[in-house]
Amino acid sequence: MASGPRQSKILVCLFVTTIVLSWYTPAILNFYEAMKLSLLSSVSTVAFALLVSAQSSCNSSINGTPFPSLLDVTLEELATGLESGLFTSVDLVNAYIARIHEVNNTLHAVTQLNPDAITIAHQLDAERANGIVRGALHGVPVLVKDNIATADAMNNTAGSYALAGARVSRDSTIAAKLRKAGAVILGKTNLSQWANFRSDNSSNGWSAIAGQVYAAYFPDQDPSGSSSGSGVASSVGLAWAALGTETDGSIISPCDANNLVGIKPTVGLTSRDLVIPISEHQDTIGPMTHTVKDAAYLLNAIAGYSQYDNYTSAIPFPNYTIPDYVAACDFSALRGKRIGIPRNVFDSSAIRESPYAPIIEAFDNVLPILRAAGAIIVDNTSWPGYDLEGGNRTSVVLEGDFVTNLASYLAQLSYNPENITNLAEVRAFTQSFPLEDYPDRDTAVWDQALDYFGGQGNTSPNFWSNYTLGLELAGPLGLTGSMTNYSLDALIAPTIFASHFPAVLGTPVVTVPMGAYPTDANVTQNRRGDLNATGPGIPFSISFMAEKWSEEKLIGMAYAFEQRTKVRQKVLPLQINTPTTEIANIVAKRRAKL
Ligand SMILES: *[C@@H]1O[C@H](CO)[C@@H](O)[C@H](O)[C@H]1NC(C)=O
Ligand SMILES: *[C@@H]1O[C@H](CO)[C@@H](O)[C@H](O)[C@H]1NC(C)=O
Ligand SMILES: *[C@@H]1O[C@H](CO)[C@@H](O)[C@H](O)[C@H]1NC(C)=O
Ligand SMILES: *[C@@H]1O[C@H](CO)[C@@H](O)[C@H](O)[C@H]1NC(C)=O
Ligand SMILES: *[C@@H]1O[C@H](CO)[C@@H](O)[C@H](O)[C@H]1NC(C)=O
Ligand SMILES: *[C@@H]1O[C@H](CO)[C@@H](O)[C@H](O)[C@H]1NC(C)=O
Ligand SMILES: *[C@@H]1O[C@H](CO)[C@@H](O)[C@H](O)[C@H]1NC(C)=O
Ligand SMILES: *[C@@H]1O[C@H](CO)[C@@H](O)[C@H](O)[C@H]1NC(C)=O
Ligand SMILES: *[C@@H]1O[C@H](CO)[C@@H](O)[C@H](O)[C@H]1NC(C)=O
Ligand SMILES: *[C@@H]1O[C@H](CO)[C@@H](O)[C@H](O)[C@H]1NC(C)=O
Ligand SMILES: *[C@@H]1O[C@H](CO)[C@@H](O)[C@H](O)[C@H]1NC(C)=O
Ligand SMILES: CC(=O)N[C@H]1CO[C@H](CO)[C@@H](O)[C@@H]1O
Repeated sequence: MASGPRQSKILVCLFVTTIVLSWYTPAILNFYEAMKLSLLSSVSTVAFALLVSAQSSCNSSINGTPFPSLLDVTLEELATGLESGLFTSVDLVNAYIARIHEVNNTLHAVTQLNPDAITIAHQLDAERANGIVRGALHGVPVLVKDNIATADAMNNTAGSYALAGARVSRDSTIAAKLRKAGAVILGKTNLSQWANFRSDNSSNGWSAIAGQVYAAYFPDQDPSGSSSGSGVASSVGLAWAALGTETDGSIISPCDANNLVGIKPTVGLTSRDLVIPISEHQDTIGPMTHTVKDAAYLLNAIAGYSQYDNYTSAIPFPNYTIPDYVAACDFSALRGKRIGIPRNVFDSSAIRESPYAPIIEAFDNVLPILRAAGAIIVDNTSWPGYDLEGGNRTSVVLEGDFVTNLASYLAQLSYNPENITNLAEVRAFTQSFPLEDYPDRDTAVWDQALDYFGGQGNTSPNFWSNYTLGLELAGPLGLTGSMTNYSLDALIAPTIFASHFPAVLGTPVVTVPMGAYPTDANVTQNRRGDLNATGPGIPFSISFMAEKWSEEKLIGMAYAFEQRTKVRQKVLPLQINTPTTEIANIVAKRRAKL
């Protein structure tokens, strides 16, 4: 194995990383302005040239044959390598397991490995050798959040000891669809416990079972949540991609903090069957990937009707035939599109003076890129419902749903080691089991949920009136109202401010990397004071939003934006958090054994 050249490649990568960070000092954000700057300054021009050469020199190769780099690899690169025999699915699984081991004791992103992963990869390699290829995902490793049940050796815990060892009798619809598409379910990712629906004073990415997830771009970086481990794992290449779940921000926010593309699908496009719930009205499962096209491939694989989730029966396409989201990736998709900006949601003097200021600045700086791509920007398409209490209500809906939906999930377990059947029992267990870290991390969210609606959950009459009021504020007085009033095709906002109304309405969001905090950014901590939430180099994103079932349109626009900016490749994780194992290392080892 060529360890000498490898070391020098790592040195080149390190060197260039340093230059790139300083090159982007003023805030990365507008690639074209950065290009202009780089042409004006010969030093920067050299840096740019080095960046380009570094991207290729970071790839490992064997006897001059290059292998794709796992930090940024795309599905099409993996599929090409598998198809040509450059590497096997077993090689890929081995490479990703090695990368997981490199960072498992620092980032805590992956909570369990699938003990069957190698066996499954062997089977898929054998199928391919026999001419059977199930699709683009054939033989490709994917991680899933630890609230999506699999009927295999892995646990499904939401990070709680209350569910350690619990079993289900069949795969969740999502897991079954992944397997049918040929993906290797490589393991489970850590998360904010109970998808962040337990405590008022916990931290993003903490679970009793698997500890604290850290993101890779800054020391002790808040990974955001609740799909924290999925975000970090996909971001540093611990699998090709990961699945997350969202109730209000839990896919798009960790994508924001981890430099990823994410799709929060319309509620009902992806089945919640055997996924540990918060809310039937808001929960949805979606991809967290390196590129828009990769997210489209993964959404193609997991979307669709499920007999176990009646919300999927609302899918409006004839015979439930899902559009081809990969085909929707169109460079010219922004041309002629009217795109609104709900400024009242995120742009105020208070926010312009807060640590979020660089995000708003970056957002304003990408508007010319959208215009140059042919979009018509309609600014200040306000959402009056947001100021009328709509910005801060609806937790009551989640609380009502959780009481009802959690009990339904628990009733489906085929083995329930703690015999826990409802939220009151989960709370009693949590408050008495020492590793659950109570009361240092409280159960305030459950205390409220059990109190509201007299314990009747979403069957209470008061639930319905609260729910419909939320829909009115977020819909006619918010997202859908502004789309009608201003004849919009879509809306955009910085991702960190984008989740709430789409969450209430069950409408889709696609998030794409937009930039990173500049080198002089202030470091600020999370609410608990144990993570850094803002700081130099921490990434952030832009979100595209529209009406229900509009994923095809949103994916097109997100792709057109991504192809003109390609921010992900310019924002790098800290070297110490970046695994170094590449496919070439594994293939070389295998060949040496032969
Ligand atoms: C290096 O890897 C990147 C991403 O996988 C790929 O796009 C590029 O073509 C590779 N370069 C070389 C020289 O192999
Ligand atoms: C974490 O990584 C270390 C070092 O490679 C390894 O020994 C250990 O088994 C890993 N733990 C898990 C749970 O995979
Ligand atoms: C599942 O949980 C049980 C009980 O806690 C544990 O013994 C087992 O190792 C877990 N399985 C995996 C794959 O982590
Ligand atoms: C699914 O079932 C619930 C409860 O029976 C019902 O309230 C809801 O309207 C149904 N949803 C769809 C899309 O059919
Ligand atoms: C509807 O979809 C099913 C399953 O994909 C397929 O077998 C059937 O032929 C389709 N029917 C029509 C009318 O397209
Ligand atoms: C919610 O927002 C409304 C309108 O801005 C405000 O009057 C109210 O005090 C807020 N309530 C809470 C609990 O923050
Ligand atoms: C759960 O119920 C089973 C069957 O009734 C019983 O054998 C077991 O001891 C119970 N476990 C706990 C932790 O209470
Ligand atoms: C979290 O809240 C609980 C209940 O108010 C309190 O007992 C505990 O000390 C708090 N934890 C921290 C770290 O502040
Ligand atoms: C919401 O639910 C609460 C608690 O049951 C009830 O007091 C209140 O009247 C409801 N609000 C609306 C607008 O329905
Ligand atoms: C850092 O915070 C200080 C005090 O809040 C503020 O005056 C300053 O503008 C901030 N710096 C940056 C780069 O945001
Ligand atoms: C946050 O970042 C600072 C460096 O700015 C570092 O000293 C500190 O240990 C980090 N972690 C926390 C929890 O503040
Ligand atoms: C596979 C993996 O990364 N496991 C880690 C999960 O988190 C626990 C506790 O933080 C670590 O001990 C494991 O190594």
